[in-house]
Amino acid sequence: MNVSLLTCFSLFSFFPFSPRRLLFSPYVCYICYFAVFTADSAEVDAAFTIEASKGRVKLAKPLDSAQRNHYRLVVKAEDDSDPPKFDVAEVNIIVGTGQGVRLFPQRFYEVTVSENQLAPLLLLDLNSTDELAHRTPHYSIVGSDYSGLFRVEPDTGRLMVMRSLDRESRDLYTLKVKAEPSEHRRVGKRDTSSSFSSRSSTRDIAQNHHLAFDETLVMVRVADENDNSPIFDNRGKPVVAAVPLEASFGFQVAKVTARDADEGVNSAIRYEILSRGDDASSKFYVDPISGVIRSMVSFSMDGGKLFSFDVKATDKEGSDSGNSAVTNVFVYVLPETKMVLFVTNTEPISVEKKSKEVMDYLSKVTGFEVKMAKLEPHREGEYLDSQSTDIFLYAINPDSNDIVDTDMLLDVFRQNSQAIVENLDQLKIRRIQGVVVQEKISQMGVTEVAIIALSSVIFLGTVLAIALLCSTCKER
Ligand SMILES: [Ca+2]
Ligand SMILES: [Ca+2]
Ligand SMILES: [Ca+2]
Repeated sequence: MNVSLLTCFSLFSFFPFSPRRLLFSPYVCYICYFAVFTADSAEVDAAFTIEASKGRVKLAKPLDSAQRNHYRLVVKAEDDSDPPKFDVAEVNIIVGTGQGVRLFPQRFYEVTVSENQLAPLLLLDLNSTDELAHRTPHYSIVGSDYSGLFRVEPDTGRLMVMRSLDRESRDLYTLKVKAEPSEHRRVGKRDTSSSFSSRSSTRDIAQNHHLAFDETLVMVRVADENDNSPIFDNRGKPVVAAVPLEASFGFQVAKVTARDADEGVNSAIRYEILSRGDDASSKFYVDPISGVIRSMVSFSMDGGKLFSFDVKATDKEGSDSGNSAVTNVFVYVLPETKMVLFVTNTEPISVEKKSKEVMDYLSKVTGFEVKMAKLEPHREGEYLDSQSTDIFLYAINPDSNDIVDTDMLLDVFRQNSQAIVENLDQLKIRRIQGVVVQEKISQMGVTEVAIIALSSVIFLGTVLAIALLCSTCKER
């Protein structure tokens, strides 16, 4: 309920119209108690009083529309039953000058406009009612017009957007438009300086809700168009990964991730491997939603080989009309000689949880892209120690996209061993070493390889070199 220019009114007449009147009607109560409470009660308390028994709201002091032109009172009525029944009513008090009060047909408008539309473009015709003044109103944007992005025609109230909008830059604008009789208009006070870099928040909107009697709020929502293509996180660079010799069906090789700046289905990406009818594209499978690439076959006879294929990301859930991007994937099948083994005194489950953090740290220290080929409980001869972990690592040279030679990788680890052991102290690194596999494996049949791979002893068969014995780590 909006009340203008009243100095005193009774709330008895308000409550019967409350949506909750069935709960409680003051008419049927012998005694009612009223209280005023609002979010900014101090200021309202000073301006209004309410008679507890009659519900009459009175002015406590003169109001100044220049200081504040809108008060919102929430009034509660309560009876004397136990527990008390109550109801609340909201009272909006608009302070006007008594001349030329002009109200827009609506206090609030919401307009949706697609991004990338040709401009200038008519958003809304704000032709207001002019019930009291009967004079031609003058329309203006008060507050920000977003550096001239919006304009209201002073005589017609037509609200225009002057430039094409980009939803990815900003998806919501709030404007306050004022209509006033021409002769009351104060000249030239329009703030066009503000430019908003961030996306609008609900607080932004709330601030604009303090509307004068001759103002209306317009929210302009920018609807999305599919004007962005997916972009792979690795940008122009290929994705390089490696699989150990004993990797078999379902082994996770790599994960590709692409992002799309649009929203909803326009950013819903699906991945696929582009079929080229060759070896590489048929040996791997990508999960369309997660982008996880897995092997479809085993690689026991492919040690040292390099497979290359393309993964395509398409928005609109992979639809033919979607935008897409392609990235190149290289998968090396590691000959075991190219691995570095970290033996740690930490159980595998704990190492796995920290693995990303650990790889990030080792990559930072070495300047290579250090990756984990596999992780398993530590073996010492025939003895399996489930409280310790063997972490098999390899690295990619980011400049050449080649697998880094084991000796070179060990050398870099050696130079930084002190820092590595200290920074990864939660792993309790016992030793770092290079591992090699017996040469004859590559000449064996698939069955024999499978047996050896299952036994997992191959790594301990021949230790290339114990490159580091970490001085700060305790040998068990
Ligand atoms: Ca855009
Ligand atoms: Ca868009
Ligand atoms: Ca898109």
